[in-house]
Amino acid sequence: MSSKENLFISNVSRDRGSPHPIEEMKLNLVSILESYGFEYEEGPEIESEQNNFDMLNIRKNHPARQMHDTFYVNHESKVLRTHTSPVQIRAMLGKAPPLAIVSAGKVFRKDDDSTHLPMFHQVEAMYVNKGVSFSNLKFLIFEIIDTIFGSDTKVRFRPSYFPFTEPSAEVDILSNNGKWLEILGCGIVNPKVLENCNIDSNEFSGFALGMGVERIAMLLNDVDDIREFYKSNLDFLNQRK
Ligand code: 2NM
Repeated sequence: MSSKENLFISNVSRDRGSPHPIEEMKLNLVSILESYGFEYEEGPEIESEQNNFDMLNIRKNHPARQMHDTFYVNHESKVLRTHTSPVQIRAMLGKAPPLAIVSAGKVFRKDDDSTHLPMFHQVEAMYVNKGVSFSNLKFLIFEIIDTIFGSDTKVRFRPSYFPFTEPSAEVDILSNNGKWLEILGCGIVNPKVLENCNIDSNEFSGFALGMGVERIAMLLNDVDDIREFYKSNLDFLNQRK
């Protein structure tokens, strides 16, 4: 075979590249939420402490705010956002309810082991309107789980705590080996958070949920070390389930 034929027929189409599996998972999760009417919003990765913590009812002495958990930028009351929730804060400050927002992107925490990285991705959804209830939240979560993991998936809600939601829950799915695995956190938006954003909590209520994209990709693909996603090993990255 001549080198010309070789160039056009054998390798070029295979080496053109494709989305990183985490980017692909993130886009799939955002698409699911968009199909229920949530609108995609973005925000800055460098955030004010105000939007990342105070507005979300995370008090000044909360452990998450400590230097060894959060990346502070130039000691100027700026942080690398530790979650995508400040995107929801900006949405509530910018527009009156009803609001249905999906946010997604990179978040940063001082963590580094087989299940945690200093940079990972989150997808969050928030719905604020008159009469929003925990049942509305459960419906959406069952729909998301049916879509990703199949409609026969066993689901468990466990009571939990977040400063920005009350009540709060963590959601587990039953894996093939009989273990319950956490896939997301959620709750009813704390009325204090609505009030911080000038939303009347007697008139409106909301729900919110947050997922770790790497975590869901790990569960779906039987990956047990999160660091595999960021080693640029193409044999690993080209695998899909
Ligand atoms: C989670 C879990 C529970 C959340 C809350 C909000 C806001 F801005 F509405 F208060 N946004 N996201 C939330 C609630 C996020 O992630 C595990």
